Amino acid sequence: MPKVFVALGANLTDPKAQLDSACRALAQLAMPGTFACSPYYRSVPMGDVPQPDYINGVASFSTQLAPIALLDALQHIEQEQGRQRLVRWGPRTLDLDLLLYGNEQINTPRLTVPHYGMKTRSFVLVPLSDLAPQLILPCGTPLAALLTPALRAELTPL
Ligand code: A4P
Ligand code: MG
Repeated sequence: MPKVFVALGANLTDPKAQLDSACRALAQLAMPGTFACSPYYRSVPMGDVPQPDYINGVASFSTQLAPIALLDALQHIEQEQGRQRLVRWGPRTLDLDLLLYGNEQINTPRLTVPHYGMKTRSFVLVPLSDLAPQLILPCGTPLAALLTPALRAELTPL
């Protein structure tokens, strides 16, 4: 059964509570005993849209859901938590991105895995490394090779 990694991000309406609530919902998708969540971090918004700082984390679990069914479930959780997205890279109550689905590489109109931004984003790489420091990405790159001290310095532990 595949192990999956999901990035969590929020910067509106009590972001820490949004992540806590998202973790409870994600745990319902997990095979018993497999759910884990990283520590949370405060991060400066990526992109040019003026908006509050984000709280970010990463969750991992094993699931019986196929990739698109998992994406549907993630989007359902976003909607349940009042997700509104007015502009790309703009503020949001909750963003759930599927980072990794086992070792699979998926390219469909609705789903690209590994997530396109994961190799350069400190707010993904650092919490991912908290959960799986020895991880090798599907492209063969060790996660540790991507994690520079400069990237670590971009985040504040919550
Ligand atoms: N989609 C394709 N692949 C995936 C995947 N692996 N996981 C499609 C999730 N969705 C995937 O997503 C748009 C569409 O991408 C979905 O309908 C799905 O079919 P979205 O979440 O509605 O759009 P978005 O999140 O506004 O856009 P995008 O490009 O996904 O933005 P990102 O990359 O998620 O960035 N700054 C900080 N510090 N922390 C953040 O977390 N997040 C963003 C959003 C901007 N700045 C940030 C942060
Ligand atoms: Mg997204």
